[in-house]
Amino acid sequence: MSSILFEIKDSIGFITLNRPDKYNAFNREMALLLQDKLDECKSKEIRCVYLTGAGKAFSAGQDLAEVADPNGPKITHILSEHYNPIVRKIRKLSKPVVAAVNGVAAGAGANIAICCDIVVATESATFIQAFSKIGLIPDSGGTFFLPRLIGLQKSLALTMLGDKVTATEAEQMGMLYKVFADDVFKEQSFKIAETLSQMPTKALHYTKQALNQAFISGFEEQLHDEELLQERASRTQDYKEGVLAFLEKRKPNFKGE
Ligand code: T3D
Repeated sequence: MSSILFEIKDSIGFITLNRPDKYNAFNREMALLLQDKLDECKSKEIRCVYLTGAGKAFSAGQDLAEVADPNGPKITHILSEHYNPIVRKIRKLSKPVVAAVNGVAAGAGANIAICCDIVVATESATFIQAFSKIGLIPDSGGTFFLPRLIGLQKSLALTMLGDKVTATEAEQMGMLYKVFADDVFKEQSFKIAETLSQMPTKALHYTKQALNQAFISGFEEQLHDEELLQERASRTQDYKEGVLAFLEKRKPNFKGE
């Protein structure tokens, strides 16, 4: 059985981290396969990506048995070849990536989840910045995204103490978008992906670009980029369709073009 499951259905790329016995901990094979699947999601037929975990966990982060193995990958390679490319690919993908956090998300697993565009979690999921517990610092973009999402003080506390937070606490802190009750989580999280897959894909891409840049650019630069990106959005077929559908009082039929 592959450590990553991948399926394309109704314009959605479904990626499932699939090492359930190991709580979907990342080994080299799974990290590289995830990168391949994220690359496959560049295909035009995919308009939204849905990332989740098989079994009880979203992901427990780095497979600690692999790092303890003297023949296993070295830590510098783990970051530069495994996690950083994953985070870059998610942030740069020209379509929304939904993280559907179905269970515990720890270490790199937590930070890969929170770097996604829309993060939703099942009520019983938990988030742990587990790094300090084993003598490491947060990685996989965690030191970039976490303080921007929840602020410096809470980021320092969570990463230093390694405390486990519930999905509801994480939502209240601003770490994620929504929490769904366990019995409706799958249905509700699919619904978000389904909605996104029928929206004006290019406008969503430009929105992602603009908001990505907002993390690092100043006010004037941001206004300038809005001008450029809005002009690009206004040249899409979906913009024409959106305006026409409004005037004709009907539901728009966006094609992602
Ligand atoms: O050198 C580097 O490490 C560089 C990379 C850094 C990136 C990182 O992600 S560092 C952080 C690594 N992750 C962790 O430290 C988390 C370790 N896991 C846990 O703390 C706990 O397992 C959880 C809090 C995630 C879940 O706890 P619990 O009690 O619900 O489950 P469990 O019994 O501990 O785990 C279930 C199984 O998954 C178990 O297998 P077994 O004993 O039933 O055969 C456990 O060994 C396995 N598992 C969980 N996490 C990992 C793991 N196996 C390998 N690596 C793991 N990270």
